Amino acid sequence: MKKIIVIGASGQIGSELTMELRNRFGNDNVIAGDIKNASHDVMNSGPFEIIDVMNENRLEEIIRLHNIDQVYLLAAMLSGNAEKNPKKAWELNMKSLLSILDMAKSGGLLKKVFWPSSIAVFGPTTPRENTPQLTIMEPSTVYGISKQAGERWCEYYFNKYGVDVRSVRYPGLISYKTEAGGGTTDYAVEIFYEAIKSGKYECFLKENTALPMMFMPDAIRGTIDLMESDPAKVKIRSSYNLSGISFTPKELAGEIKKHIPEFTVTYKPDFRQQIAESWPASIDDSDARADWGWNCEYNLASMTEIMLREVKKKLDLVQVTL
Ligand code: AKB
Repeated sequence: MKKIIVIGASGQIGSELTMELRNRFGNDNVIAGDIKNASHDVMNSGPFEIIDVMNENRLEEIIRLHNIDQVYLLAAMLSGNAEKNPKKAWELNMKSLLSILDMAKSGGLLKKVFWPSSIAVFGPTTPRENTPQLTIMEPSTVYGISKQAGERWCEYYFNKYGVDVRSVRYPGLISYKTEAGGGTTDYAVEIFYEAIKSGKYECFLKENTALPMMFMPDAIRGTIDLMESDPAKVKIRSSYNLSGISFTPKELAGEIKKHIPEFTVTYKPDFRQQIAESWPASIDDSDARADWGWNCEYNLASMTEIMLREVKKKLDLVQVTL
């Protein structure tokens, strides 16, 4: 039986990925790790370790202690936060990846690595519509630069040392279990909380800024499907384009209004507008579809319906417990 560690298990992706991996492979076979405690579900359903990814010795110690052979390395600083602290973002995003790739290369326990890239690898000179897998990549954010460099390192370690590293370029991820933190696409999560709490939302992007997004269940399924694919099918070892749903803030607000007619949105773009404008509006993911059978299930309507229902449940619960 494989032994897996999720590093970044208290984050937006990690909290849900950990639970799904535990469902599939057994609670004791999936170790959750993060610099801070994770959700109640993650903390109480299986092993948890406090890990600072900048501490390579501690990382190695945990991997040996639990006989880990697969890593999902999710710890990273996202686009918005990274612009406020570029050097720290670069250090965190690169050092953690290189430490793990080195551990996987040295013939030790680690056999497989998942590392997330992002649509942030693209930049203002990239074709914005239906952005191809292979195209111009001149990212203008430090987060994007770190993800692009990371992709190059992944491919390099695969070609040179045979490290079985796999990656997808996540679009903005929408979820209700753990809130997003520090990204440019976060508005698409915040808007649901504000729609339910106050019936109004001030959006930090302009109303017509289209971005690629994805509902978390699709992202989790895609991630695990890629990791479980036959290695021969994983032909791209930098990172795969993955497409979900593309929409603008105005279109999302319109969809929410179908459920909450009195909902209003105002627009006050901040520094993240420029980041959003440098990213694709939609993504061509035909390679992922052809190579390992990727397929997106949720659309704007089905995602919105579930988000409103689940965020409402969550907020009602907070009120009851107060
Ligand atoms: C961000 O907005 O920084 C992330 C991403 C698209 O990678 N959600």
